[in-house]
Amino acid sequence: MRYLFALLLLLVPILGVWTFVEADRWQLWFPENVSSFGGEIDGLFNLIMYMVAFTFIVTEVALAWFVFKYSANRPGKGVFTHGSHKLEMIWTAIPAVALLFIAFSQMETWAKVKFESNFPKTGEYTKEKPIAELWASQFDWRVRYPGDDGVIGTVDDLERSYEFVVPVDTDVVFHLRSRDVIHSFFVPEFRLKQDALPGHTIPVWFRAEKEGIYDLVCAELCGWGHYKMSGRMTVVSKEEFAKRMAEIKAEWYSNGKEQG
Ligand SMILES: [Cu+2]
Repeated sequence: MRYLFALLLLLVPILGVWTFVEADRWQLWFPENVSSFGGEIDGLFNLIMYMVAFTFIVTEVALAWFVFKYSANRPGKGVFTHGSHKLEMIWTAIPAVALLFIAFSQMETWAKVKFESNFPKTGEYTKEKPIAELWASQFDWRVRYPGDDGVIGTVDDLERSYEFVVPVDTDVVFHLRSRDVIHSFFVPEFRLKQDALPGHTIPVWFRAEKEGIYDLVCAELCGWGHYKMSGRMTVVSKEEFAKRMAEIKAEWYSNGKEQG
């Protein structure tokens, strides 16, 4: 009987590792990365996953071994122990070291993606001169591009809902804002997530390296319609971007009439 229970417990790590390996083939993992810093984010994700996988396997195998070893009939009474100072030191120190290791490993990437002092300064778009403002509200996304004056917040701004068009291979900086509650900008292919806070204007940057249409989703439960708060991130060539901006402008000034 104890063989059976030990084997059943061993099945847990075996099946666990198998699903980890197979998940990639079934495309249950992340979608393809298309941003310049996405590779580093994936590296951090894998680092934590391997640490967790190692701990998982060691503890599960130990569990199966103990079930096998100590389920045998033994004569006499069981002996209870309580409070081992040495053991407590060990199981506090090991996770502390692991957490410090993770904390130091991610610092550089975090600073690169999130610190405003590291934002692109030389390109067409900067923190002071963003490509657009992205407004989150219950339950949609709206993009506000600057008009001909290049300044956001003036009368010639161009506004559109749902789709955020950006050029490929370009450092893009935009301002993230919220009209009501906390939302979160998330484009899985960019490996980029940033909360939108009411009353705050938060600069966000990325560099998309592949043209395509990507899902823009809200990653913060923001109300009953959170599940349908979707948008689209469209990455196009620089020439196409100029064309799309002209279209957006024509549409905005068409007063609802069809464009010829
Ligand atoms: Cu939302």
